[in-house]
Amino acid sequence: MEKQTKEVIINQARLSIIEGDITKQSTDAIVNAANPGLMGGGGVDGAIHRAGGPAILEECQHIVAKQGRLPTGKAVITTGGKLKAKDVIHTVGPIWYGGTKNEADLLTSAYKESLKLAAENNLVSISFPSISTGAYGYPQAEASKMAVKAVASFLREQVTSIKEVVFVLFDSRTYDVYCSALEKMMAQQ
Ligand code: AR6
Repeated sequence: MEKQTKEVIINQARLSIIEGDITKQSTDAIVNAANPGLMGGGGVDGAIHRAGGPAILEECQHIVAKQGRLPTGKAVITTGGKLKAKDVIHTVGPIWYGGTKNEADLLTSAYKESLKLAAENNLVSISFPSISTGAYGYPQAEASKMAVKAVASFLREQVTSIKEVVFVLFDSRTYDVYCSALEKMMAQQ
């Protein structure tokens, strides 16, 4: 059974955490934890391409042909194809090297660049998976702290079109870790 939604309001926008499958979300955009080649892969990337159909890959191919591979911490936008979400924002989180390769800043950048792109496209709502904590091996406790902090600081710094940000966590353990990161961050205000 899905756990209850956890939510806070920051600067007129709602930040919430749910347990679920991001491919089923009906926010304006969902974010893909992609790799620099943008040709699909395993994990959430594979699930998004499977559910959204070939139109997403086609646009990814055009993007890479035009601007090359997507650097870590950057983001691009494509159609959502057959998904409920109109758009997919593809970002590349850092691979975890024990914290020695600027991973925290790169992860923060992946979240903030995705939000910036959503705002530039006048989107109102956006869903994020837990970027980098699967195949890329970023420890969940550290990643969740950076993730909630990055989103909260983006929302605090400016009022944009974005009124709803949802973390969609695939399993109950990840959901609990993100809820506790959000609680801790809010308690420190
Ligand atoms: N909905 C929400 N979250 C999901 C879903 C889903 N349908 N499926 C998996 N997750 P990962 P990364 C969670 O490995 O670590 C790919 O091959 C999953 O449980 O997808 O950033 C790319 O092509 C985990 O918590 O992304 C890259 O090569 C989280 O999504 C590489 O993996 C992220 O796990 C990126 O690795």
